[in-house]
Amino acid sequence: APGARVPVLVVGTGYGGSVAALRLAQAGVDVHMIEMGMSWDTPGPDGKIFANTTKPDHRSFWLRTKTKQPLSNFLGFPLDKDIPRHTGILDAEEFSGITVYQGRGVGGGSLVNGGMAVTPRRENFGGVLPSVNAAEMYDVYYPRANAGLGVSDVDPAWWESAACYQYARVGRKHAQRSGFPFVFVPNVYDWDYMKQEAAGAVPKSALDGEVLYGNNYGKKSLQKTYLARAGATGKVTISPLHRVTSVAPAAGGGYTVVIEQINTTGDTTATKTVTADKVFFAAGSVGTSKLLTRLKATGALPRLNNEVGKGWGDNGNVMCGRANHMWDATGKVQSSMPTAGIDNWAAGGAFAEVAPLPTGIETYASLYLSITKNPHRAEFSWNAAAGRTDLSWQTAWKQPSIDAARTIFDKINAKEGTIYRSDFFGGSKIWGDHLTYHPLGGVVLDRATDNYGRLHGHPGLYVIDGSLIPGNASVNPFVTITALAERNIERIIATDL
Ligand code: FAE
Repeated sequence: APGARVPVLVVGTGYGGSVAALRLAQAGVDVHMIEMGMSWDTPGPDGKIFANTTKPDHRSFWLRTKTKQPLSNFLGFPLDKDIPRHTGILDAEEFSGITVYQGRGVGGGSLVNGGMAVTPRRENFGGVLPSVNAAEMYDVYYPRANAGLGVSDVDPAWWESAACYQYARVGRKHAQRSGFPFVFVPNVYDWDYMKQEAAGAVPKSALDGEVLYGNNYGKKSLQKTYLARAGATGKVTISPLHRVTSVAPAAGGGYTVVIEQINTTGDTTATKTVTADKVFFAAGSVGTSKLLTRLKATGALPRLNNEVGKGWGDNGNVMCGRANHMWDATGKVQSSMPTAGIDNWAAGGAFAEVAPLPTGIETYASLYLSITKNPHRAEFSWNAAAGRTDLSWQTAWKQPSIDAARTIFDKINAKEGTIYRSDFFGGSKIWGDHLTYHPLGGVVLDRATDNYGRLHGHPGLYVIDGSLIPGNASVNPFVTITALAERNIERIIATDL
């Protein structure tokens, strides 16, 4: 209710927010979660909750009138099309030098991502989160996160013969012929469900190419894991289509939180004020960084330190495709859930996910999303004149990522006698260097916060999402975001409640 006082308010319902909500509720605390996106629990006119990747409709994009697909072109044809403006599930948020893709809705990025659930190699962890005790993470918090997320490995025998992983087997052959380690990675998809999809026994989801705009059946998003358990405690409420716009110290202690309710075309329909004893920022790397940068600059939270808004990176994301020979068909039906990558991190600074290209036709293409050791870090700043928060990332800063990815793909192309595809990103661009799926940092652990996510300067404010990780996770990030949240919330519950 407006004007109410709550013990804990959580901004955002992605990985960090869901971990915080579950563990606080289990400790007996009432938790209110605020989520700007929709609840994604009601079927649309076609009987399905989520739109198909090949048929984006009003459900697909966050408040856009035209789609902005990561692969903008195919065989020379532009793919983007007009759609009605709606609070859809995938936000392609544009800054001057980069487009940042993010999930919008109850479950955050878990609604739209590929489900790749990767724990970094232990020898790389010191470069990911230098202030965190690695032994504790690998003994306690990574296992806890993997269990909570429902992570498991694909059945290798099934994988070897499944038509939907032909593309991944071609990826393995090419990696190994060039001497690169090919590593399987776990996923949160229900593999038994996928086997039944392949057998034609159940409605298809991964095998119908569903991923970017949500997954109707087999993927264990947060709605099915952490948030389901949080809901079962009876102590967690979620307000979808509500956006937090301000947090400031309240006269009688705690924080005054201003929340705008929006409708499905994005207009504000009500403004509400709540007082919270504690606020957890879990709006994602971009959401949390933007909010805190503005609140510091405008004087709402004046005692935040100068690290707020700094240390943002793109996890070194860069995409590319290769054109295969006719004898290396990648398959008409490709599972949208990736299972493997090419690991050249130690030698070349790149870990390349063998990605699906689920077009429904044979493309003879291999697609890769590389995670690379990119040293550049950008900064958020409040642009008072324009009334928005800017990000200093420059497109040219992707060059180290391209160079790292080329340590893998130049070699494979030379060995196979193949070339890069130049028809996916418009013009004759080979590199998808305009985007990231993995925003990280902006409110870095042990700099803008203490070593457990407590914001400096304002007791009772916490950050518990990807903005704590300083720009690179060496692999896909959500397992690390979840494990760090498990570590931090355990400490906060033990000492701050
Ligand atoms: P996140 O999940 O983004 O949740 C933040 C939530 O806060 C969102 O629901 C927002 O709508 C909400 N929010 C923001 N601002 C406000 C506000 N002012 N008021 C109220 N609510 C707000 O944050 N990672 C992997 O590890 N494996 C993958 O296979 C993978 N594939 C990906 C594929 C795609 C297409 C994308 C976009 C991402 C992928 N990721 C993957 C990245 C992963 O989803 C991302 O790192 C996490 O979702 C980030 O988790 P956070 O908890 O930081």
